[in-house]
Formats: sequence, C-alpha cells, structure tokens
Amino acid sequence: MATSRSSSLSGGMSTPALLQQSTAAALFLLLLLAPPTLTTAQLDINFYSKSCPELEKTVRQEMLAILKESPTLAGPFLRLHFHDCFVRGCDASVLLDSGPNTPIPAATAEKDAPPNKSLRGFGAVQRVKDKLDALCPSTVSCADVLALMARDAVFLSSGPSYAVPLGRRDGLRSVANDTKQLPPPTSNFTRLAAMFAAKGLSPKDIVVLSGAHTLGTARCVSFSDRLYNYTGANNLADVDPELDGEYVTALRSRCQSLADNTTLAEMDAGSFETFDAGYYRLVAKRRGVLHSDAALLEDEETRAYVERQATGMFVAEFFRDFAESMVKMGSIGVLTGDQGEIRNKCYVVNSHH
Ligand code: HEM
Ligand SMILES: *[C@@H]1O[C@H](CO)[C@@H](O)[C@H](O)[C@H]1NC(C)=O
Ligand SMILES: *[C@@H]1O[C@H](CO)[C@@H](O)[C@H](O)[C@H]1NC(C)=O
Ligand SMILES: *[C@@H]1O[C@H](CO)[C@@H](O)[C@H](O)[C@H]1NC(C)=O
Ligand SMILES: *[C@@H]1O[C@H](CO)[C@@H](O)[C@H](O)[C@H]1NC(C)=O
Ligand SMILES: CC(=O)N[C@H]1CO[C@H](CO)[C@@H](O)[C@@H]1O
Repeated sequence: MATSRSSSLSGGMSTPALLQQSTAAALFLLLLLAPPTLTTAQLDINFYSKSCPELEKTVRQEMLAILKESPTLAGPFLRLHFHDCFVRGCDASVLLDSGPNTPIPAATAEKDAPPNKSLRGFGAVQRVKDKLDALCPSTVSCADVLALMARDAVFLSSGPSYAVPLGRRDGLRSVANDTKQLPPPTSNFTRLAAMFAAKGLSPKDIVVLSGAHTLGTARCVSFSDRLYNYTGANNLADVDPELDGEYVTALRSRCQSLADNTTLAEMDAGSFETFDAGYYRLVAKRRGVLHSDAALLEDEETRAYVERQATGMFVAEFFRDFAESMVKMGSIGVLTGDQGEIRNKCYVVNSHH
C-alpha cells in the first residue's frame, strides 16, 4: 500500500503532546476547509519547527561527525531508509531487534532476515536519536531520523540536498518474512517493475533510485552467480550474458568463489564514497555489479535514462530526479497522527504496548 492512511483527530486526548494546540487547531481548520482528498494524513517539512526547531541542524552536525569517523557508512544509511520504506512502510521497523521485546507472534525481526544480513549503521542511528532526545525528549520518530540521515548521507557525499517531509511515526512490529517485499539482486526488469509498482513507484523511480548504487559496496555473494553459476551449470562458462566479459574477469579476481560472503566490491568502482552519475556510466558499459543494475538496460525507458546520464552531461537533472523519487519513496505507507508511537530506543518498541 503506497498511500498513507487517514489519521483520526477525533480522540483529542490522545493527540501527541508534540502537536501544539495552535497546530492542532490549524489542522482542524484545514480539514474543515479542504476537499475530502486532503484529509489523508500528510507529512510536512515543517512538522517539528515548533517542537524541535534544532532538529535538522543537529542531525547534520552528528552526521558530519559520524561520516568523518566512518566514511563508508554513507551507503549503509541510504540503504537502511530504502529497506525501511519497502517493508511495512517507512516506520523504522527495520531498526527493531528480534526477541522478546518485539511484540509479534514470530520472534524474528526484519533485521535478521537474509536481505538484511549486510545492513550496517544501526549504532549511529541510535547515537543521533539520543542526541535529539536530549534536546527534545520523546518528540522525533526513529523513522524521521532515518529519513534525515539518508538525506544527509547523500548530501555529505557531494549529492543533492532536498527538503524531507516529516511527521512519520514508528511502527510496533517487525517481521522477517515481510522482507520478501524487497527486490532480490537477481531481479530482471519485469520483477523490479512489479515490486516497485506494488509500492506506488514507477519505472522512472526504479532507474533514478538505483542511482543510489553510486554509493557503497556489495558482498560477492550478492552477484557471484553472475560470474560462476548463472544458469545453475556451475562452471566457468556459466556467466551472465548481460555482464561485460572483461568485467567478469575483473570481478572474478576479487570474488574467487561462489561461497564468498565477506569480500566487498565497490558498486561505482573508483568513486563509491561520492554521490555522482558514475554509476550510470558503468551500467551503460554493462558493468553494473548486480543483475538488477544490468536489468535497467532491458526496458526502453530506463535504458534511455541510463544512456542519457552516462554522458555525464545531465547530472543536475539526475540530482533533481533523485530528490523527487526519494521524497516519494519516503512517503510509502507512513504512519502519522496518533498511529504507532514515538520510539525511545530505535531498536525496541516502548514498553507500554
Ligand atoms: C532496484 C532494486 C534494488 C536492488 C535489487 C538492490 C540490491 C542491493 C544489494 C544486493 C546490495 C548489496 C548488499 C550487500 O551484499 O552488502 C545493495 C547495496 C546498496 N543499495 Fe541497493 N538495491 C536496490 C535499490 C536500492 C535503492 C532504491 C536504494 C536507495 C535509494 C539502494 C541503496 C543501496 C546502497 C546505498 C547500497 C550500498 C550499501 C553498503 O555500502 O553497505 N538500493 N543493494
Ligand atoms: C510471507 O511473505 C510472502 C510474500 O510477501 C507472502 O506471500 C506470505 O503470505 C508471507 N507468509 C506469512 C506466513 O506471512
Ligand atoms: C523475470 O523474472 C521472473 C521472476 O523471477 C520470471 O518468472 C520471468 O520469466 C523473467 N522474465 C524474463 C523475460 O526473463
Ligand atoms: C548454482 O545455481 C543453482 C541454480 O540457481 C543452485 O541450485 C546451486 O546451489 C548453485 N550452486 C552453488 C555451488 O551455489
Ligand atoms: C557466510 O558463510 C558462512 C559459511 O557458510 C556462514 O557461517 C556465515 O553465517 C555467512 N555469513 C553471512 C554474513 O552471511
Ligand atoms: C542473521 C544475521 O546475520 N543478522 C544480522 C542482521 O544485521 C544485524 C546488524 O548488522 C546483525 O547484528 C545481525 O546479526
């Protein structure tokens, strides 16, 4: 479900404390005046302007410090937000630990499902959340913290900045099986299109958001089938025909066996810590690392976008498109109003549930 559910204002008592009375009154007036379609809960870039005015400045300061200590975390923060939004909506469910504190019948959280085994950066998210809670206690959701950290990760890696609509609330559940909604790296274009469409995202969003692979690394295991075992024959001739032959050799020297799940490969080789359009140049040369990257050449529209960006002449356009698609992705299935909660610790739901 791509749309947010409408939030009920009927329970005035349960309106979150962070909603100033004036804001609530203004919202009520808006609901009276607005056509019915606008009564669905909306995110708002000014959501915390009264309740936590220093929010964005604080996140930026922390992110500067975190990335100075660990420059390779930019990619992981961006990926965390993607995994959050594709599974149960952007509700910070990706941050919850498995175990007795996860109030679900199945005790295994998203975090411990196979696609998440290589997620990183959880400690840093809590570090930022703690900083914010010292400033404005129990006010800012973990889901919003993640959205802002992803934006700052991009910006501080020389990518675009953009206003992040805020007001997400944190979910109460995390279920490992739900990660099946994430597209696997072996996906062809048909599969990507279907899985993104299920989240309200278009083929253009797919090709634009895949540009996130300008940052970060992939473990060999995420693509070594393309090098050794593409059809299951498991021999040196069994390579992905969509992968450039010379690049097969280069990647094989890095990933020497099918079982290697620890060695990392840069996805935008040579500039994996810089947000730029270099990813598209590689994809256009059939040097995308994942099969899902190569799959962008299977469709006419996404192929045209890759080829246009591969020229390096339209980076500003990519940056604008990326900002737009991130805002779209960031609004998938959000909880707002009095849904969910404002978590205190991002890895565990509050105890009163
Ligand atoms: C189009 C479908 C996508 C697929 C199939 C996919 C798959 C993957 C896989 C398999 C990895 C490597 C994981 C590992 O082995 O460590 C990865 C890394 C990454 N993905 Fe995606 N991804 C997709 C879309 C996205 C989107 C939409 C974003 C964000 C907007 C994103 C951001 C990232 C980043 C930043 C990394 C690097 C993480 C790191 O350095 O640890 N991906 N992706
Ligand atoms: C697990 O996820 C798949 C794919 O989303 C779904 O079809 C299936 O019903 C889920 N299984 C359970 C037990 O929830
Ligand atoms: C794409 O992948 C799907 C699901 O993995 C598969 O059923 C389909 O045959 C593939 N399509 C093409 C054109 O290879
Ligand atoms: C090779 O691929 C086949 C088909 O996908 C798979 O069943 C098999 O386990 C793979 N072999 C190895 C050694 O990973
Ligand atoms: C990597 O593979 C080894 C051996 O199969 C396994 O014990 C380990 O859990 C795997 N690690 C990851 C991160 O998947
Ligand atoms: C099963 C598994 O490997 N789970 C991991 C998921 O990711 C978190 C954070 O990196 C790890 O702590 C888990 O061990």
